[in-house]
Amino acid sequence: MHFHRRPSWHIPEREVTPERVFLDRRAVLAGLGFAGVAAASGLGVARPAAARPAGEAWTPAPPLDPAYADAGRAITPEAVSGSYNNFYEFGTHKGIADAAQKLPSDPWTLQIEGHAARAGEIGLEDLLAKMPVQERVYRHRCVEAWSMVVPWIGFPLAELVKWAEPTSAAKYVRFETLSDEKTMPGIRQSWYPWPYVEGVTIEEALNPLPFMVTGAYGKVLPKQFGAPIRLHLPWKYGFKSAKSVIRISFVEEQPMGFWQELQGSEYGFWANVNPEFSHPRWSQAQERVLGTGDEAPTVIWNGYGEEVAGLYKDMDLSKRGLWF
Ligand SMILES: Nc1nc2c(c(=O)[nH]1)N[C@H]1C(S)=C(S)[C@@H](COP(=O)(O)O)O[C@H]1N2
Ligand SMILES: [Mo]
Repeated sequence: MHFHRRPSWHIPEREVTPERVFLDRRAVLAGLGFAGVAAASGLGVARPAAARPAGEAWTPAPPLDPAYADAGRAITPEAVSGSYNNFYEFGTHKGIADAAQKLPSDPWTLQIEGHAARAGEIGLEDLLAKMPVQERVYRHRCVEAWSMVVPWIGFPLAELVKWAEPTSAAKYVRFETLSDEKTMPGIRQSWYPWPYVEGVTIEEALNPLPFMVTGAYGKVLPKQFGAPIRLHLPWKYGFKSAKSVIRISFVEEQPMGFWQELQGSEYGFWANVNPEFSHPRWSQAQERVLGTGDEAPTVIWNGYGEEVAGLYKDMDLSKRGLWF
């Protein structure tokens, strides 16, 4: 049994308390019929008591998974990772954090579709109540050759898959991002194949590593990271980790991803990290570690081979297609 010190990004209890008081007060107001009063007086309707506004402290703090407490590298400061984002729905540059604050992330409903006994609609709060919410520190490697380390909050995708009870017809899991023309200016760039879609095999989805992320740095997921729920696949290039997921489908056919559809000669379905297979336009041997100015050698499977290499044991590792 390992014991870990509370990591530094955890918010001290004394700073969390006012938020707790606020949440309690909100619950009390809802109980008193505040929503009705507010609507009648034209003040707007109160939020459901269960809502989690992006960026607020995640309370109570979830347990830190001892297997993923330390990513072997320093955690990227939130000021860095939270202001250098890829989220094309809000723009093609890295500075989309302000624009992303318009994302309507709360409340949120997920559609579960396809070959699964539990196909249907579920509210994020209802889903979270069924899932083992925990914290994991993961490395992230973007195909553009930069990397970061983030303490995520979330639950294993495998738990969601098991809960959904897919049938044997389900060979792949497809993820679809919200496409909201009102709040996402990037959607108007009609040459991109919206909505943003990604997918994994059902075997990959059942591996313990894929994480459904709902928080970061001790907080409800800030919007620019893909609030309120995004995927994180730490052994694959970052573009596989779809943000702001609204639809999870259990399908027979291999899903066509956003980047694969846009530029199939450069991006494919597998996109497993491997320093030896270059992108057609740049090397993948090294990575720029965000926030440090350091270059570091890239590691096959982004260093998660112990967990995931077995998934590909029957595949030809010399084929470029497994890596791009
Ligand atoms: N919906 C959506 N998901 C997305 C993207 C995007 O543009 N839209 N970009 C991807 C890419 S290329 C990367 S590297 C990561 C970036 O995640 P971050 O902004 O939290 O670092 O999100 C991925 N998920
Ligand atoms: Mo990326």
